[in-house]
Amino acid sequence: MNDDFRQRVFLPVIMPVGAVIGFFGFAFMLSRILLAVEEMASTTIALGLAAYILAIAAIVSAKPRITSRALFVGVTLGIVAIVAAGTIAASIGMRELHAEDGGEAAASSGDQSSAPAPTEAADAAAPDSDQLEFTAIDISFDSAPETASAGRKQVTLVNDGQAQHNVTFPELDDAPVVEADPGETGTGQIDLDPGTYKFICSVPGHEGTMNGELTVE
Ligand SMILES: [Cu+2]
Repeated sequence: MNDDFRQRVFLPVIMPVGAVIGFFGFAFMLSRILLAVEEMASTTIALGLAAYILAIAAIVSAKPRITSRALFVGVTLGIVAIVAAGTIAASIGMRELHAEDGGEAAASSGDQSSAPAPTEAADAAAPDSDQLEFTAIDISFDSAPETASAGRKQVTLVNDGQAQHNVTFPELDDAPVVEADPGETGTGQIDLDPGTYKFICSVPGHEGTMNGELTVE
């Protein structure tokens, strides 16, 4: 490389572009690694990488006369290791994603061919069930039964939200039938006569978006 080329092209253009590509490539590969491996392993890798960077900085500051060639080799080895691990991690991660896509595609095509029968069976079975299952998120019922048969019911509330939720039938009782803390599942019981009942979550501020009707036949 002659000096003219170095001054006009290499330093002003190639170095910044190379640095930007290197930086984003490094960040992308590192994110692939940390996402692909287990939680514990990714913490270990991140700590190891931080220790490696600190070690290089410590060596450089302890030996100011270290050759730039030695520093270059050390940094390059580290980056090559990260990029190689990232490439492997990315290919593993993509295989997993593709496997899931294939599974969903197969499942949905299976649903299409056999859809009518299970749907009818589910509709017919639901009102006779002794189970009523509600799922709460912040702040709505993600799923709730619309119909039920009369009689004693086991009521389950799956709380997938970050706030406490409950299921209350205010026309029957002001006290909740079932309550559930965040991430928990609560169970309760209720005796239902035929009719249409409003249900809500009675946690203050929730009723506006957490309400529905249950028809008991
Ligand atoms: Cu609620």
